[in-house]
Amino acid sequence: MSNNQYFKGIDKIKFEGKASDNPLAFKYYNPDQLVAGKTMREHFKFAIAYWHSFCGQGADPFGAGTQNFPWDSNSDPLQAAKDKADAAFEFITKMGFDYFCFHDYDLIQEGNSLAESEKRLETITDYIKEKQKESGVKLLWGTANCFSNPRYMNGAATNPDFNVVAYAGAQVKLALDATMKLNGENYVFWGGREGYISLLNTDMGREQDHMARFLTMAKDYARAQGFKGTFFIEPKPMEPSKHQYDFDAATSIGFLHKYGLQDDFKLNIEVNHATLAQHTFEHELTVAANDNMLGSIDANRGDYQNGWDTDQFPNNVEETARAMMVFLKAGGLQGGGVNFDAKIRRNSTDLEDLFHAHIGGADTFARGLLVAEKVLNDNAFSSFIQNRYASFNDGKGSQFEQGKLTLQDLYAIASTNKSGINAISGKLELLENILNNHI
Ligand code: XUL
Ligand code: CO
Repeated sequence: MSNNQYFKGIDKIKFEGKASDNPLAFKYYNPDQLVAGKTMREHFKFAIAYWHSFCGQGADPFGAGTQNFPWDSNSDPLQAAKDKADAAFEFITKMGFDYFCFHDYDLIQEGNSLAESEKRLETITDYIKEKQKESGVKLLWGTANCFSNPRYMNGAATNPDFNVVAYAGAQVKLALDATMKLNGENYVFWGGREGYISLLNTDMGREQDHMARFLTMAKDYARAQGFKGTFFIEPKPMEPSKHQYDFDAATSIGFLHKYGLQDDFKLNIEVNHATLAQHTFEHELTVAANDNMLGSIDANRGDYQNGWDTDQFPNNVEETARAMMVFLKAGGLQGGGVNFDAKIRRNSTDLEDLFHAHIGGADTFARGLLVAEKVLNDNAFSSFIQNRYASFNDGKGSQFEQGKLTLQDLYAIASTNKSGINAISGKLELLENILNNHI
């Protein structure tokens, strides 16, 4: 077990500031810098996504993997898993991040039976627990991959065959066990196959009842084992399902309330899932925050010219600054952090590309946070929205908000209004200029 095996010649990434021309240094992410009362490290809780950074090899539907990384060479699944863990912990430590996130079978290849998979998970989590002790790296969340194996082609918790639902339950139990063993702070459900292709063969209502039952059982099991963390639902509208049940933040919140799960479950909002749902990232964050459901963030970005889940690393400062305004106003995340659910491009084949990607992502978030703080502290900006609703602050407007008016009252007010309705500018161009001036 060596701490300097895979990324030779790259030292710990440090903050050197904007003027630095060192490509292997942070320009904006300064972990100990205070912003709005907390350090950047505390605000973000940056996490590495085990699957993209250490399991993905650049394959796409048209071609095989291009990234032949050295931790992938061993044909023995256990040794391969240990090599991957060595690489992952070396990388996370060199990045100076505090967290990682995993799917069960990112850690080690799934076995040929449930019993074999369980044994493999036990062995690799023993190994990873040791690596956590040595490095101090923590687990932001764990999850189960209930979408890749062909057994889940018709869904996992929502599969029309109870035997598959039971198998998924067994898998989630083991993933929860692994998460708790590694002191995971949260647990995620992303329902990639929980949806349908056609209503010609699907009882949607029954499938959604099954999903709620399944989530309730998982929550009850973990709570009974003493798990104190938060469960997150990660909304996404489609891909791989044609229609995914957790379509977006609003849909997922409605679902959680319908089934009484809103206290244990919050949302994990992913940038590219928001854009796939034809929303903006800031929209999804706002929907979640308004309902006290903003739990965690999967950081990435989509492609502006197509609608796929391209999972590129974040680099859009304006998009991130707008999101960070929501983030700061909401008082941060409930239990979660910022997980880079992003992958380097297929033709980024150097080991150092992984560093450039994460450095850029962290700097983009740091920059976004700094901009957001300045914008929110700019009186010209912050007073604007307040003033825009001033007609509700007293008089009839205030009575309306308090539920003291009827529809007939509105009729009477409108009928006796002598001053008419005046155009009040929304001043959007001005606000856009203020935002840009702070970037
Ligand atoms: C898929 C996705 C997943 C979840 C975890 O689009 O985002 O990686 O984050 O299963
Ligand atoms: Co994600």
